[in-house]
Amino acid sequence: MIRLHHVPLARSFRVLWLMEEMGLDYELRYHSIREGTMRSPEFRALSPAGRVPVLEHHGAVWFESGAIVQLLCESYPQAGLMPPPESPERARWLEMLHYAETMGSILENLNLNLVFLRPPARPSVPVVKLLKARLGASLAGLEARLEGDHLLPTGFSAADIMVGYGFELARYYVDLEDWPRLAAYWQRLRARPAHVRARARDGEQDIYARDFYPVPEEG
Ligand SMILES: N[C@@H](CCC(=O)N[C@@H](CS)C(=O)NCC(=O)O)C(=O)O
Repeated sequence: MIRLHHVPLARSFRVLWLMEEMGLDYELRYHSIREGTMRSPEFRALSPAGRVPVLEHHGAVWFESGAIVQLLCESYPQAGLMPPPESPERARWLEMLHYAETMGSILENLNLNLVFLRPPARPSVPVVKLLKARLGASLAGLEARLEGDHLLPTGFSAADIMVGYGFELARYYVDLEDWPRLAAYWQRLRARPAHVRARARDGEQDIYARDFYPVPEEG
């Protein structure tokens, strides 16, 4: 039995997409950040910080999206989404798997400032400007490391899944067309049949109410 604890458009999308790429049979347990369904003691027993993703995998319970992605790649090596340990691409694969969370932490802070803060709390304009600049720098660094069509010269891998999820959020804060090679890469990822299937199972997101969040007005 494989069960993914999932919030639409959250980091659990990485695991959902990976399982679609692998052709696994799994069930989804939907949660909502706004409704607080992850604060229950039952869920905290699965996830120490009460966060998604959590994957129940044949009796084991795994949390942290990067760890789950690596564990699935190791459990299903025939899917070919991870270079073997002796491969010269291994280091780049691992770097990119974790670079995804460099982007993820910036995006999470933008979400906190611009989406989740409730009045009378107000986002900090200097902090939002800094976060957008940091997001831009992380995207520029990523674009510089694109190897042809994907992150590894040998083609699509789970590193593209970890990083590629970030574009689904980054687009609310920056114009990805500012990095044309990244924008084309994102569209390539979205055109993958497994990505299309994952989006169909993702569910209705209740995080973003607008299409774009600019730096707020001062004052
Ligand atoms: N580093 C963790 C981060 C997990 C995380 O923060 N997940 C968010 C959704 S993207 C969450 O569950 N947030 C719950 C909350 O904010 O209450 C991972 O990659 O799995």
